[in-house]
Amino acid sequence: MSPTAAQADTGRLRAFIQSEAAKAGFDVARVTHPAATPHAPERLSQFIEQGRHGSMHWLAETAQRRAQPARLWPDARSIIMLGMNYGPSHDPLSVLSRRSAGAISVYAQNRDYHDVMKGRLKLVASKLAARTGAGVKVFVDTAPVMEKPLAEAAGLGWQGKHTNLVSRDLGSWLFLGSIFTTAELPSDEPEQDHCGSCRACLDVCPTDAFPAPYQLDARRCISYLTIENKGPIPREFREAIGNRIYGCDDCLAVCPWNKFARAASETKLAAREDRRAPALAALLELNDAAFREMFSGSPVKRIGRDRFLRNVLIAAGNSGDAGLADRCGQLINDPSTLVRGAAIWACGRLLAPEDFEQRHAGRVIDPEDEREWEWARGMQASRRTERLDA
Ligand code: B12
Ligand code: SF4
Ligand code: SF4
Repeated sequence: MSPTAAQADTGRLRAFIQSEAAKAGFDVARVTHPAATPHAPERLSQFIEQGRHGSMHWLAETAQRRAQPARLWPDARSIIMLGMNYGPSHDPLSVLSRRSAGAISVYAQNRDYHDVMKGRLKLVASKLAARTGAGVKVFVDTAPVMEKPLAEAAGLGWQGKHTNLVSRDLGSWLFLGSIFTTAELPSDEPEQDHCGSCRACLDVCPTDAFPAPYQLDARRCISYLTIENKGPIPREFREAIGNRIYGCDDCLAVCPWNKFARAASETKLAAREDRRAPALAALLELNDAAFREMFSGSPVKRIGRDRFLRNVLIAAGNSGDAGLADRCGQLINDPSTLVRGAAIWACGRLLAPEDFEQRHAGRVIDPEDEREWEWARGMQASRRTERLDA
């Protein structure tokens, strides 16, 4: 084939991929190659050496393959990175001032994006395979792939100072997925950094999770603390979590590039009305079966009832809503240590010292809960001192 004919062929293939991606509901699809992220191995290993992955041991265990796509699939020649917009149609931060309601992050206000995207990626990949005869594999956080640096290399956007990918066309609200293929496709141009002197995302973070621009300490991030972390939420972060009961959107939502964002057109990803500000009182009543039913098909289901109730109780403790104290008090007897611990803390926050004393003095304490009782009593003691000082 002459060089011009080859170019025309490549152009047609690129147009074909983009058209199939758009038909499958993707908002953007661009190409890069397995060696396009040379800084990733060093940056990932620094992140892990500093312990910033917390209890996400799978990040450390898979680090070599994760940072080097060629190790994941040596035959891959090209990587198509695809993005799906999940922009909210409302201000995602307005719920934060409604203290008796819970804030579920936008990405979890409807169906699990893994389920929605995987089938669509397979559709595009199978069309590519049928047309070219090339091998294909699809991933949406289903294998060790560093999706953000690859997406930046493909030109979908750039990794902002909050470390997530920001698109000039869609702002912060973009899920990522990839198709690895043995086909040799010409790479698109990477995107440049457009953060400039802005630091809105760094300054808004309630738990100070950015040790430096472009770096996150996951152990301090509310998304990690409420979703990935399986144990009690460390005490130092409990107040700052406010009413965020699943993930956090603050750093994404304040990005000025969201002026170009638009609401998700994929209805399975569009935020559901009833997930925007669910009443804490109702969530505190959930038993295992009711939790599963309520969050069937949602990413929230992944953390299970006990971890979810732990989060809801922290929000209840921060609500200032004394009407929640009775239910929190009942949950002090829950079979789950995680739930009991958060319930003790919530009662310590919600009840006035005399009520706390009256309800809980003389209680036989489960040794597993001792530390939480100590903290609750400490809170109560400092309240009494505050009163005396006032
Ligand atoms: C682990 C993980 C988390 C962890 C850790 C997040 C993190 N930033 O590492 C936790 C649980 C905290 C998390 C939270 C969230 N996550 Co998450 N998460 C992932 C996952 C599985 C891996 C990310 C990873 O590799 N981290 C390791 C670190 C080292 O990599 P990195 O963030 O790319 O780090 C780069 C920078 O630090 C940079 N860097 C370091 N030093 C320097 C210095 C300079 C000068 C520069 C320029 C750069 C630089 O280089 C590193 C390598 O590129 C990806 C899916 C995937 N397979 O990629 C989803 C993913 C990143 N998450 C996603 C989402 C939506 C979220 C949340 C918004 C969810 C929520 N609302 O609660 C939050 C956002 C929090 C935040 N500010 O990052 C989306 C992001 C989409 C996008 N547009 O970017 C992804 C891609 C999932 C998906 N398929 O769509 N997540
Ligand atoms: S998601 Fe929330 S807690 Fe995590 S880095 Fe962003 S603002 Fe901070
Ligand atoms: S808020 Fe500002 S610094 Fe943060 S990602 Fe957006 S443009 Fe960059």
